[in-house]
Amino acid sequence: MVRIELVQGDITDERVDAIVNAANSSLLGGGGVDGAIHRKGGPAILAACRDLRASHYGRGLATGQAVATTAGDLAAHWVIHTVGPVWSKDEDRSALLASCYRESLRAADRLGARTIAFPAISAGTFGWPLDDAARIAVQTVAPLRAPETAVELVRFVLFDAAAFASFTQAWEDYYG
Ligand code: AR6
Repeated sequence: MVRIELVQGDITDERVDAIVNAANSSLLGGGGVDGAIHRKGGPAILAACRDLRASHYGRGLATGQAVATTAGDLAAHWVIHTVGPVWSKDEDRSALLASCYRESLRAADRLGARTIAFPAISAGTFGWPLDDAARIAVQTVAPLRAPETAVELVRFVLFDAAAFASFTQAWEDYYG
């Protein structure tokens, strides 16, 4: 089974094989965790993203998909960029948010990564209610086990106390 850990902190400090970036379809950076990763990881990440845009994603990376680059100067080996759905009160986009977690793990498997850290995808600029974002994240990752993924550790790195509390509740609801 995949081991799940919840911590409050800054994902750019994580010493795992791969950290996940809550990117946008341009892959060319932004605010929030995306901005923090590019700032601390340095220009190699943006250069790799530009190459990917030119070679494979001329129209951008689709929502729910994931793609990996170098992690530049970060302690992690790779950054896996995924594009979360923007929250909508009219349309249920949960499947796309779940896809971000699944596709990121598939990208990790292609790299041979065994440890991976996720932020709360879509729960910032993209406006997803925290409790719901946390429930989808935990319910998507927790049931996975080999051979669906060879990843051994998934660490959710929550930036603030509110996000940490929501993920803790989702974890307790799932396992309790
Ligand atoms: N470490 C961990 N989590 C963080 C960090 C960090 N250093 N910084 C912010 N968070 P967001 P989204 C949390 O807005 O909602 C960007 O501009 C944050 O508190 O980063 O998927 C992209 O380019 C929140 O809980 O991502 C896109 O355009 C969570 O990360 C758009 O925002 C996600 O917030 C993506 O929006």
